[in-house]
Amino acid sequence: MSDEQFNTDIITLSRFILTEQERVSPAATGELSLLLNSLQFAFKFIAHTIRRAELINLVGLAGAQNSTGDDQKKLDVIGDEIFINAMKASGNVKVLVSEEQEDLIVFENSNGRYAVCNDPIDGSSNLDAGVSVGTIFGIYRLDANSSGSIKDVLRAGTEMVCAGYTMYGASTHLVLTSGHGVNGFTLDTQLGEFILTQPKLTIPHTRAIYSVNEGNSYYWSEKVVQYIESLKKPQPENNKPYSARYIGSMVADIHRTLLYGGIFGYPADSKSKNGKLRILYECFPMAFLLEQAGGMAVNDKGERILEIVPKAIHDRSGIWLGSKGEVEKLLNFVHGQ
Ligand code: AHM
Ligand code: MG
Repeated sequence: MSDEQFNTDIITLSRFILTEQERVSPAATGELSLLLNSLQFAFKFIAHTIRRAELINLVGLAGAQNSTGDDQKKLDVIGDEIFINAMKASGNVKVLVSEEQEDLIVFENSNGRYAVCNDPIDGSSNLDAGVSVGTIFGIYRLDANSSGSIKDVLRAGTEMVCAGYTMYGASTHLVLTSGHGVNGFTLDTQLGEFILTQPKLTIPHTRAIYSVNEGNSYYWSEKVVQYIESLKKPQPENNKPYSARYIGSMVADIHRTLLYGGIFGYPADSKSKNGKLRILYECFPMAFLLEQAGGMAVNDKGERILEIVPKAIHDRSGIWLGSKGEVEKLLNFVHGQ
């Protein structure tokens, strides 16, 4: 067997993190590396639980609503518990924001210097059909003088030190950035390790795919309706219309957009005036990843998502993100930029 067929020198996530730390910041304390280690445990635990959900009576509703009024699934609650416990146990986290928790959590007994914002199971309306869902996270370093407060997370997205998502699909994929490009890992369930499978991911500059919930078009602005209509007509470059792809799990829709290119949008509309997707744990991490991969992420006004400063932990925003050429086309159409 040639080396190409069987690699005996695989790069695990733990190895990757340590090597990156030495390469990028040799003076680092290693706290972020330890935190990433705790994160990967949470992802493995959630992946394992989702795979067995139907067998262990974890499908369906938990019977409550979360902070933003969504019906919680049993797995939303379990995923949230797994995540909170892993972050508490890590000792490196002081502040935690979760989609499933109304208030900010401050771990009083922790000396950790990081704040983590997360959506433990995003796209959970897809869970019972076995469709891909994911965990999204963004990480900030606390200010030197902070003892852990809401100010540590009500910051511009440009201040994130690390972000990513894990997609629980046919395989479990972890896609990560710490501001030096984007790398993709696949969970080898036999080894129990995330393996570097997609180093230095970049998003194609253009691709004729749009991803949006068109069922909302009645509520959209006239400009957004016209823009999407324009994509359905044969395009000047190849005389073909765009393809539509929409899964309804942001992680899965963004994963496809990152790999294939295209544009994903969830605009604000007359029904959801501030949009649907939450800034801290949906828009920011995805915008950071796509920018690091060479793409773009803007709000409905055409402003860069990462420069927004949220006023509350569950604030929402309209969002458009994907291939640079596709987002520029949108900006040109809608804002004449
Ligand atoms: P959730 O966090 O409650 O799962 O909601 C977020 C999800 C995203 O994953 C997805 O992009 C969007 O909501 C889909 O919304 P819709 O069903 O309105 O198209
Ligand atoms: Mg979500």
